[in-house]
This record gives sequence, C-alpha cells and structure tokens, in this order.
Amino acid sequence: MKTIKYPEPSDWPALCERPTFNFSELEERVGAIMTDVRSNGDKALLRYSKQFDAVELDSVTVDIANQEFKIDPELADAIKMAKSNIEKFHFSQKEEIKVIETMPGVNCWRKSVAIQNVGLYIPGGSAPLFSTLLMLAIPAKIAGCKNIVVCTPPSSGFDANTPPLEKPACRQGRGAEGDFNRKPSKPVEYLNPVIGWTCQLLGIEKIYLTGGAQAVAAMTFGTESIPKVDKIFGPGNQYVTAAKQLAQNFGVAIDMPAGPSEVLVIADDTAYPEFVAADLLSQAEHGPDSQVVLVSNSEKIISEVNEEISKQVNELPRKDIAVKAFENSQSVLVKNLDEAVSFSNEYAPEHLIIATENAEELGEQITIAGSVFLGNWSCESAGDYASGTNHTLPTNGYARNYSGVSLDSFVKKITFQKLSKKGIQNLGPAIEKMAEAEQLQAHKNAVSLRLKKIKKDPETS
Ligand code: HSO
Ligand code: ZN
Repeated sequence: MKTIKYPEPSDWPALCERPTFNFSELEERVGAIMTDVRSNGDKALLRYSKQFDAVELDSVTVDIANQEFKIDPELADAIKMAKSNIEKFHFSQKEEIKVIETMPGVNCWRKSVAIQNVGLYIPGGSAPLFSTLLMLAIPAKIAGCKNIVVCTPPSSGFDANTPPLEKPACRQGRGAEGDFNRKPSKPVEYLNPVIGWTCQLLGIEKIYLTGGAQAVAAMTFGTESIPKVDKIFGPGNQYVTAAKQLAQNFGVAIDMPAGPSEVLVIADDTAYPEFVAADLLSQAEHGPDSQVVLVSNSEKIISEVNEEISKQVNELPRKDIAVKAFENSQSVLVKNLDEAVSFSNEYAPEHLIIATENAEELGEQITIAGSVFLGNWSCESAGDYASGTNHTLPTNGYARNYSGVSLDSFVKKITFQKLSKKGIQNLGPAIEKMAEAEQLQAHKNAVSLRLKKIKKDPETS
C-alpha cells in the first residue's frame, strides 16, 4: 500500500476520492433490462438467468417452507447468536409514541408505521452473503412489514455448508458463456442452502431466484411471480446499484445509493499491527474495487502494518481480490491524532476503526462515518456479522448525508394532531393572520368558520 506522508489539508479531497463509477454509462443497458422485465415479467427473468447466470430454471420461486436445508450445526448456532444480537439492537430502536401538547388543546404526535411491501436483494456471486439477509430481514420483521420479498441470483456448486468461492460461469455484462445444454432444473438446487436455512429461521416463506438489474426491475414493477414493492434494500454490483437508482423514477424508494465497501483505520503506536492488517484485509477481500485506508501518526505502525499485510495476504483464498483492492488503497501519515480524525471526517468512511489509546475520546470527535469500531478488540467483522449493529451502511462518501440501515429504514413516520375547541380558539387567530398574509383566503375560512360556530354555540361538539 502506498504511503502519503504529511499531506496538506488542501490535498485531502484528492486523497479521499473513490475509484470512479460512471452510472450514466450503465443507464442505457440497465434501463433496457428494466423495460424488458416490465413488459415480459417472469419470462424475461428466466431468460436473464440463462444468459447471465448460466442456469436454466422453470420458475423463479422457491417455496422455502417446504424444503429441508442442512447446514453445519455450529454454523446454525452462530447464525442464531447473530440473529439474537441483531434483534436486540434493532428492537431497541422502536420509538414510543409521545403525545406533545404544543399549547393548551393542541396535541401532536408521530407514529411509526411499517412500509408494507419491502424488497431485499441478497447478492450472490463470489460470496453470497447470508449475513445480509439477517441485517435486512430482521429489522423488516421487527418493523412489521407485511410483505418481505427476497431476491437472490441463482447459483450453483454448493456443498452443504459453504457458499462457493467462484461465481457461476458467466456474469452480468460479460455475455453468455455458460453451459446451456442443461435441462431446466428445480429452482431450489440453485439456492445456497445457508440462505435457504436462514430464510426458514427468519420466517421467510418464499425466495425468488433472480439477480442483478432484472431482480430490481422485478421488485419495481412486479411480475407474475414477484410482487411489486415500495422500497428496495440491499447491496449489489454496479448493475444492481444503477437499477436501484432508476427504480426511484417509478415511485420506489431505496435504502441508499451504494458503492464498493470501505474501511478507514486510525491507528497509533498502541495498535497491534497484525490486527490492523487483518481488519484492512477483511474489507479488501470483499471486492477488487473495495478501498481501505490506514491513517496514523506513527511511521513505525504504518510500516509494520504493511509488512503484516504482505504476510497475511498470502494465506487468503481471496488473495487476488485483496491485492487488487490494495491498488486503490493507501496509508496516510499525519502529524497527530486530531489531524487523523479530521482526515477521517473528510473521507466519510463506511466503516471506521479507531485503534488508539484514547479511542472513545477520539470517537466523540467523529462527525461523519457509517459505523465506528472503538479500540483494539472491536474488529469490523464483529459488526459485519454478529454484534448487533447493521452492516448495510453508506459508502462512497454518502456517510455525509445518509445513515446506515436501521429499524427507521423500514417505517414511515406519520404525524397526527387533534385540536379541541379550546385548541382551535387558542391557535385560530394566529392561523387566520398568517393565512391572510399569504393571501390564502380558504385557509383562513377553515379557521374562521369554526371559531364562529363555537362563538354561536359554545356547547357544540
Ligand atoms: N463488510 C460488508 C458486510 C459483510 N461482511 C457481509 C461480511 N459479510 C459491508 O459492510
Ligand atoms: Zn465485510
């Protein structure tokens, strides 16, 4: 990883740039897929599975309830522990209704109501992330979403417990390279059993095997099999991201704009270089476009971390991916830890690990980050899987203006008010005055008529 020594703050914006992603280049292609799915429904989805995933299916639907998924019992226990922690943390985000009397007789309150139909996209490919299913379905269930639609690309090559490392023969955008002589098969054969098992654990009854832009299109418009949703959640490749952006033109909300995953680590002399290296590598192994940044006030730590990275990377099955990610990555040597915090706030990392002596104190100064991990023992993997926080977080600088997924993401907040006769008498004259000043006579009348009525008949109900 290259090291930038003592950059001036005026150089920081350039250092904070992410590998660029040109959405407009994809727009046409993804737009065509969306139009196709809108017109041809399931038929288009099955055709895309054949073209992009090299899988011939007779239906996109897997009835989860009627299947038996076998997974390693220790993995099952681990997933249950993660589920329990994620549930606890997200349950605590429930808001009680507070009725506020803003003035005598004027009561206002706000109620969270679940978004009725939500769509969860669980990426497949090189690492199908059943943990993402936990992170999205658990808050959706706690919020009380009525219909939870889950889409994931069909994939093959599963043994009972381990998601495959390699993607099936062809990917979206690469053209058809697969083996098309296969007979249409039962969809469940192309579902990762861990994802199937996790769906059962979460009480999700159906899953739809479709991926990429076509899955987003299906959830946006609905098909014969897949219900249309109100909001789409979940990470994905650039095609999924572009499709989510376009979905917003059709009245569908999305969780957040997404980009490749990132971590920034602030480390001082008290950090363990082997921990920092492992944390940076854990993010780098996500994808060749992942970005990792080390910011330190210690040249010694930077060089020790780099040494450790060189050692540890060789042991990783996803070494090639991690090595590529390090090409977009850097260490930054700063004068002191305050400067490290300022740099991090400018970078706006998705994940921030603070491995310093006074981690909590520094954490207080953080104004921009998706999720913060404090001290030597708080690795990003804890939040990625099992501590309880959500791992669907804003990337690409969006931590400046977006929060990660939480219970809030699955509800709308509806405001209510109730004015008594006393209330409208107290507030009415002010409303009349303001409406008149805005020259909105009907607004004023809505109040005046009521005040007159009360004056004429004080007992009216
Ligand atoms: N670090 C990823 C989440 C994840 N890691 C899932 C492992 N599995 C993006 O926040
Ligand atoms: Zn991760």
